[in-house]
Amino acid sequence: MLTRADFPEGFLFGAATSSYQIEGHAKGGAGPTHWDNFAATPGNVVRAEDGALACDHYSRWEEDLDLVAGLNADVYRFSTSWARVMPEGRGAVNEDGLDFYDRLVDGLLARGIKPALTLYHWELPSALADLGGWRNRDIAQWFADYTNVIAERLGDRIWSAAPINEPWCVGWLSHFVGAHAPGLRDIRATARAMHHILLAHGTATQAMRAAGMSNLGAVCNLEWASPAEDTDDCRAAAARYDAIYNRFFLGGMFKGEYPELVLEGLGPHLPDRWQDDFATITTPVDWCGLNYYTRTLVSPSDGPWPHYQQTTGDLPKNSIGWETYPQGLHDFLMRTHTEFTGDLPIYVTENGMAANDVMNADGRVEDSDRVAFVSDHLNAVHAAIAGGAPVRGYYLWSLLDNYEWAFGYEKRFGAVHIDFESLKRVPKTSYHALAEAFRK
Ligand code: IFM
Repeated sequence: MLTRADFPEGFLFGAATSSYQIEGHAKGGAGPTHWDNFAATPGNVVRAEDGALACDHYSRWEEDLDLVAGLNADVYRFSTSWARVMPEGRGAVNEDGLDFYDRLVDGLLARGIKPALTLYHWELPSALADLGGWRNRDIAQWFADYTNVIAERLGDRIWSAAPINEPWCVGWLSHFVGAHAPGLRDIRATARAMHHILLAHGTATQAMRAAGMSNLGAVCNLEWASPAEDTDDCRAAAARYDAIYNRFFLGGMFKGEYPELVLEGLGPHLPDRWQDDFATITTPVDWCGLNYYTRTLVSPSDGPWPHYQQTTGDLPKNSIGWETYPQGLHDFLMRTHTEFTGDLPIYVTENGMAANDVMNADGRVEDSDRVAFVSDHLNAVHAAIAGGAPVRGYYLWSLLDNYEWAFGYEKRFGAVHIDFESLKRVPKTSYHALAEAFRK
């Protein structure tokens, strides 16, 4: 595996988590979220599991920060939960929630780790979901208000901040595919949510800038789309998929435009005068984060727009069934640099794999597949840097096994194994390999 010495001076290594996936949302006065509602509805989540206890990071955060330090990570990417800080989404603040994040940030700084904040990693307060959630344009202001509360309390000690994790998941996966909360399958809701997410990205960025925060970014997840066969129809279907998944959000934020291939379907459903919002959506940022996991093969299908279907190829797959395709990370880093962000620093803000990690009789978890996965993707990052992409860091998803959304606790992404009964943390083989590679 490549090590720190192989990367340019100042390249940062890190590990990522998110609030609902690890904290234990039932603790500390957090309000209900749309993920609690989604999980409580039969058929949405494996075994109807939710984030009520998760990894109990809320109580065990010091042990977890020691694990980040032991990994030799420079950066810890975490999120604050809107519903923990403002249980109703607006108005009253839960001081215990703010105190928790205050301790967390100080704990990181005390260990010499840079706090990389995400403001929204999916746990929308239920009270705001009741008002239409991301479909309601007012969310841009609600989100800015919440951002101000965080900025006021933590802004002086945060190293980097991004408003919304993975706009594609918040918009398309949650409102069109229906696989994430709120579980809608509605094209009009999708169009509005996708646009309002970008608007809220802009209002929150402006709020943080006004509060004196710096090093502000945007984090998009990208999935490489290849034609399933070498035909014009498959190429057109893959281009449509690519436009929706990979070009819509970057296009909005960095070019002030949406791809024609997306407007063909979503255009009639966007809110009136949506173009006027690009002034806010393109509010300048200081870096761009890419989350990357896999590729998909696309072919045309009958039926309404976007009339495509997906298959997988014969590459090795993770335990969810996602193909391992490091070339896609290289190609996205190059494309983002040349087509969207120019000289802006790029970070790989998430990359990792789900594996069927089991503990040996002697108490070890030997996840050699994950070691190979990370190694192959670090090679891809290295090649992109050599090709001229200004990539400045790589963060593993994830520090801990955690709540993998609709898959519940079954799919394990962590470098640290969690026994979800005892909550015991056991560093896996990958943790030790990465600690060695990240050694300063
Ligand atoms: O667990 C998720 C995370 O919340 C967002 N990015 C992808 C990860 C793996 O699916």
